Amino acid sequence: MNENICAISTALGVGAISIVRCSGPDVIEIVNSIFKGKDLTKVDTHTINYGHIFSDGENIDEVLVSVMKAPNTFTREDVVEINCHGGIATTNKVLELLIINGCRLAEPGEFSKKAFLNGRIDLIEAEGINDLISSESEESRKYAISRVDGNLSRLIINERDILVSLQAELEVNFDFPEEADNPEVTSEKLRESLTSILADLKELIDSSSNGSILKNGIDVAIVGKPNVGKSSILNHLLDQKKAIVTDIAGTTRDIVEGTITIAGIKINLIDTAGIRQTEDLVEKIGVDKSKEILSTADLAIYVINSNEQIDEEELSFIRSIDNVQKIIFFNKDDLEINADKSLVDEFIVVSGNTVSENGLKDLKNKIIELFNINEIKGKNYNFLSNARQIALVHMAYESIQNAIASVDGEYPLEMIAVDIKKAYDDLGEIIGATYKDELLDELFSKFCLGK
Ligand SMILES: Nc1nc2c(ncn2[C@@H]2O[C@H](COP(=O)(O)OP(=O)(O)OP(=O)(O)O)[C@@H](O)[C@H]2O)c(=O)[nH]1
Ligand SMILES: [Mg+2]
Repeated sequence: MNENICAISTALGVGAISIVRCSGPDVIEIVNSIFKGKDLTKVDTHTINYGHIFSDGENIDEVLVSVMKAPNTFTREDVVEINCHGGIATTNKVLELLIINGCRLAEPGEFSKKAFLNGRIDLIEAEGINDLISSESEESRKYAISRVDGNLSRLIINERDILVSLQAELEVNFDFPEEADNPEVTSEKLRESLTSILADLKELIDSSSNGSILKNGIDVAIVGKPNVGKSSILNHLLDQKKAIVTDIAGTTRDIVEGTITIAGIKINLIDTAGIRQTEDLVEKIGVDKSKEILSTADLAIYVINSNEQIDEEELSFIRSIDNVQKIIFFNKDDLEINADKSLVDEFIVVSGNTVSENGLKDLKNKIIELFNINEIKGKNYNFLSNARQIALVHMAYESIQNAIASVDGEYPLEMIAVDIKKAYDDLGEIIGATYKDELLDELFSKFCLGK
């Protein structure tokens, strides 16, 4: 923990400035030993200092060095950041000099790990930071910064506070049952408190899919028979000629992907091979892939050619898509309409064509409606953000259910207290109040180098 670490914190490539960051007990001395300018060991904390990096009398770069002394830093240790000229050679040279002079190259996420271990951030906030860095849409950014600000953490801490005071009340009653002035823990009171916590946890579990939508976006598979216009729809939504479009059925063989943003949410569009029986080996693999994509997507846009009749086989295929949300898009409505829409009116149906982009706006609005996007954005972003958090809330939920069952069964207070403690610990693991080393290694290794 007390090692001096360093890493390039900016993306390595050609750019005006790069930042090389170091943290640890001796980093000010280490940087000072390669720096010509003010004596960095004597400057005030949180100052930016102009000077040069030198190596064996050779001027390596003209730099600005930020000196931030513990404890008011991200890692709670002394932190020095060298703003050097960008590009690969200079940045690597500065890094190399730091390593020669006593720093160790940081592991991915090690600065954040130090910040966590030194109590600067909790695990939800740490995961929020990582999500913030990889945010690609406005809504995913807002959701991430809300977690960095500690909003979700406060909610979890609040539930834990309630659990710990319940626990304390139970304990005085089973430790000193004879004391008359102990607050009496009645079954009604216990049940009421536990039921309220249970409802809060359920709300967290139920709303976790909103977190996934904000963070990862919505995976949309564009599927249908060959030649109905799937690739044309993809190209129009992307405003780019990404997929090949021809009037030959079976044009798209492999999947073609692209991303758009609707109402600040990332939409991952996946164009697939037209689904039909085929003897062509390559096309057959494509069709299998289409079905696979369909099984993991959040939404299927099933495209029908309005100019052709819907047959029984197609209808049963549409009905068989039941694991994902679906919107049926009647394309080519500029041509004579031969498809009978009433056959599928039990589903969400939109009509349009790619010739004039007619109907594609309706399609976007339907996606917003289907996934309650405006409602999700209106909320406070207090959604669980990954499988780790969801699994732990599930465990806490089960423990509270057990505690309520024990209250109903009039079991001893000690037994109820065990379940309450278990829920308290599970919620604690979410913020990292307790943790296993392997979890930290796993979690922080997914971070960027230099973060
Ligand atoms: N009239 C009309 N033609 C369209 C429309 N959309 C697509 N087409 C034409 O239909 C043909 C097939 O379009 P694609 O987008 O390649 O169809 P696809 O569903 O991707 O086909 P596969 O990749 O073979 O499965 C092309 O000639 C398009 O120009 C439309 O709205 N109106
Ligand atoms: Mg295609």
